[in-house]
Amino acid sequence: MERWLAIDLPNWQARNGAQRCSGIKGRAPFHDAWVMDAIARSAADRLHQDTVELASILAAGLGLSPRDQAEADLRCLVGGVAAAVEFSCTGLVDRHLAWQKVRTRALGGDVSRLEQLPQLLLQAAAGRLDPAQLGRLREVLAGAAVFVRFSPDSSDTANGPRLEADSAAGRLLAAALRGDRVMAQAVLDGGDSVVECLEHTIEPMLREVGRLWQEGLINPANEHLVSAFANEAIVRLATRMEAPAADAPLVVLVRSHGDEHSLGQSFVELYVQAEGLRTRRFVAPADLGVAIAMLTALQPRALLVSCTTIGQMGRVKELIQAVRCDRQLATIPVLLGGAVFAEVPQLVTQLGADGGGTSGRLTGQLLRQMLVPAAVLA
Ligand code: B12
Repeated sequence: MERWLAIDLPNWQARNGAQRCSGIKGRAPFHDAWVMDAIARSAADRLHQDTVELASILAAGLGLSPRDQAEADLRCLVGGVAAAVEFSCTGLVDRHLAWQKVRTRALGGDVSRLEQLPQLLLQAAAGRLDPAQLGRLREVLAGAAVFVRFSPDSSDTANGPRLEADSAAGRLLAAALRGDRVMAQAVLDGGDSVVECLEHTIEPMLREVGRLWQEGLINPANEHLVSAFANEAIVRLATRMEAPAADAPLVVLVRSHGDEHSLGQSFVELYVQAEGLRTRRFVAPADLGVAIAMLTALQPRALLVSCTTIGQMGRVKELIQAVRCDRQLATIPVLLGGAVFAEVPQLVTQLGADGGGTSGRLTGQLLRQMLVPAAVLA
């Protein structure tokens, strides 16, 4: 998988100390871009509010019964469409539909039905959105309709190269799927440093699990088992690391409430600690006032936000905005990352962060350069 890290440092430095929270007041009230933004936001809000209902209309339209258990995926799709409308990024829907297409084909389903999804969603939303909002939705879905018809049939692009069975990651996966802790431990004790183990063994193993699940080769129970194994492995690896100095710069890691993907954050936390920095992490509660109070109490030198699913992007954007508007927090660098940004990296800055990406290891290295004085590094 292509990795990248683009930090908007010049902007961050320029903004440092400057008043960042000019908000809507500073803009001309009928500025075109502002009006378009407001339409997109309200359409996205409406889709989010009605997600459950829309997902069941789509399931019925596709002829799926509750037994098919497809509604969770369809809710995810509606969340993806809402985010695509809000951030003007059709790519988010493409990504989702491409994933769904591979999975449907792997499970022996009828792929041509998926091609009806954009049209079904437009019809279902027609009575709920006003004409301007509907126009935004139509634009996004028109692109998606072309994509779902012609998108590739393979999950390789999304998940990176397949694992070699005799690689450390391949052996760890085999052990995890068999529930064999002894073998898993042997693989992890194989001599690599903590950081190497994280990057070259556990991470690729988890990506492979994502692919196997998508291709219908393992079931959700297997995925949960491997996640639990990965979690245990991370906890054990952490005990091999030296504790950062008590006065080392503090980096806080958050993800928004409702996002159960904690593993990526655990990885980033260890990569950051491996660079000698202190960390604290929490799940930002729905009440942003509380989240900001927690952050101001901790006074971090940098904030790392993780986002794994498309549906979380709206919340993440609000959280970053709230940080920018707080006098004490306004100048700290905010980095945003997670697998979801691999194919649409521009969203990192669009959601308000100074930069970010998909590499936890580079994030740790970069933070060290940013936060540890040159004299100490020398
Ligand atoms: C494990 C897993 C789960 C586990 C999570 C366990 C846990 N405790 O974390 C469980 C089973 C709970 C789960 C649930 C769901 N999952 Co899931 N899950 C995965 C899986 C297989 C692996 C994720 C992972 O841990 N990867 C390994 C870590 C190390 O990688 P990472 O998260 O990308 O993090 C790295 C970088 O992104 C980066 N990074 C992370 N944070 C940050 C922050 C900053 C600032 C920076 C710079 C970098 C950075 O550094 C990390 C290390 O290098 C992926 C498949 C995949 N291909 O990713 C799906 C996946 C993420 N899940 C997905 C979905 C849809 C779901 C569910 C909605 C499924 C459902 N239908 O119910 C639920 C959502 C639950 C919820 N409310 O959040 C989708 C997301 C689709 C999307 N883009 O929206 C994926 C991609 C699977 C797929 N192909 O569809 N999931």
